[in-house]
Amino acid sequence: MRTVLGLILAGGKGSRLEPLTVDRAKPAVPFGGIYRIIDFTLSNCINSGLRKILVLTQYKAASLDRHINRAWRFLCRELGEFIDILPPQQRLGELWYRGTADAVYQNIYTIEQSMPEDILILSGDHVYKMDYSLLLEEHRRTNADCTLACIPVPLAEGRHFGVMGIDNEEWVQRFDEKPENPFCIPGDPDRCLASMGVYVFKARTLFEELCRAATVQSSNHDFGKDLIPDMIRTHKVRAYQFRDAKTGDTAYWRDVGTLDAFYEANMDLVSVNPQLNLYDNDWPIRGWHPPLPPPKFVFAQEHAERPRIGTALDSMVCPGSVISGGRVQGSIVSCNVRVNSWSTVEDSILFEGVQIGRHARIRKAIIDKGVIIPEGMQVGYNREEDLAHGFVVADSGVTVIGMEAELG
Ligand code: ADQ
Ligand code: ADP
Repeated sequence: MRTVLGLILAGGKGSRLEPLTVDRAKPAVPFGGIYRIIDFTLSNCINSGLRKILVLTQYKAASLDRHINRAWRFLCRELGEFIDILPPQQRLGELWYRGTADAVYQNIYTIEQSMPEDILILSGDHVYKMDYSLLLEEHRRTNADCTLACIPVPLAEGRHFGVMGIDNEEWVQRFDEKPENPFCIPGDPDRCLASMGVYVFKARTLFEELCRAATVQSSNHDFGKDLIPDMIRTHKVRAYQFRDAKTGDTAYWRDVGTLDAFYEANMDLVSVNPQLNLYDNDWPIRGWHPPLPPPKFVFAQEHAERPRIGTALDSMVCPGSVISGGRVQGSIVSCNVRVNSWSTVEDSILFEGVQIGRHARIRKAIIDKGVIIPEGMQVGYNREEDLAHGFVVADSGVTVIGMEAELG
C-alpha cells in the first residue's frame, strides 16, 4: 500500500440530502451520532494500511475541513504519510471542477508529487467497511489497467448506479452510467452489477486518460459517464466483486446520497443486529466529538402520578446528552442533546445540540444541529402539518428539519 495514493472525491453538491447539505458538503453530514459520512471511507483507508490520502473538496467545504483537521491529523508527514485536503486550485484556468475526472485532472501536479504506482479513487459519501488492500492485490495480480469495485443490487435500483457487464473471467465488457433500463446479471434476472464508485488505476494510465479526456469539449469529465466507458474499449478493465471476507456473501455497502438511504443506514445502526457493526475491534471506525461528560439518564418522581422516566431503548446516545425525563426509542441521539420531561422520540435521528421540549412527540424524523423543538410540538405525526412548518418530508415519509428552522 506504500506505493498507492488514495483520492477521496468529496466535492459533490449533495442536493438530494437537502436540507442537511444546505450548509455543509455531503461527506460532512453527521452520521451515527459521532461520525461524519466521510469517516467510513477514511477509516477504511487507515485500516487497509493506506497512508497517503488526498481529499478533494469543492462545495461548502468549511465544516468538512474543520472535521478533518480535528479528527484526522495524526499521520506523520516525515514518514511520507498524510491526509491532505485539496480545495480547487484553479491551476488550469478559471473553471471549477467540471466533473469527478476533472477534479482529479486539475490536481495532477499534486498527485504526481507522491509518485504513486496505483491510484485508488474513493467517494466521501459511502457507508461500508472494506479492505482496499484486497482490491489492490487483485488489481496487481491480474495486471489490470483499472479495476472497478462492484456489488449486486436489485435491478430496480440499477438506474442510480453505473451498471457493468463482465465476462467469465471478470473483465468488464460493458458499462452504462445510470441506465434507464439496467441489464441484469446473466442467470440472475432480479439483480444487476453496480459500480461502487471505487476504482483503482495504474497511475500512468490514469494520467494519460485524464489528459486525453481533458481535451474533449463534449465530455462531462466524469469517471462514470465518460472515462470508464471509454477505457473499456481500449484498456484492460476488471471487476472486483466486494464480498464479506469472512462469509464470502455480498458485503454491506450503502450510498447514503438520498434522505431515505441516509435514514435507513442510520436506523440499521440501532437495530438489534445491525448489518454494519460499529462494535468491531478489528475494523474500528474513527469519529470525533469534543471532550464531554458521559450521557446521563434522569429519573425523577416529583410528580408521583406521572413520574418522569428518562430512558433510551434500542438507541445510541452520545456524550454530553441528557435524557431528562423523556423517552427515546430506536433513535440516534448525538452529542449535547436534551430530551426533556414527558417527551417521546421514536425512530429518529437527533443531531448535535438538539433540544426536545417537554411533552413534544417526535417520530420518524431527522433533526439537524441545534434545532430547538418547542414544548408540546409534534413532528412526524401529520404530513400536512410538517409541510406547513416548512419541514421536508422525504419519499418514505421521514420528516427532516434543517438547521435554519425557526420554531415556536
Ligand atoms: P454518483 O455518486 O452519482 O455516481 P457523483 O455525484 O459524480 O456520482 O459523485 C461521486 C463522488 O464524487 C461523490 O463522493 C461526490 O461527492 C464527488 N464529487 C462529485 N462531483 C465532484 C466534483 N466536481 N469535485 C469533487 N468531488 C466531486 C458514482 C458513479 C457511479 C457509481 C456510484 C456509486 O458515477 O457509476 O455507481 O458513484 O455510488
Ligand atoms: P456542521 O454542522 O457540519 O458541524 P458547522 O456548524 O461547523 O457545520 O457549519 C456549517 C456551515 O455553516 C459552515 O460551513 C459555514 O458555512 C456556516 N457557519 C457555521 N457557523 C458559522 C459562523 N459562525 N459564521 C459563519 N458561517 C458559519
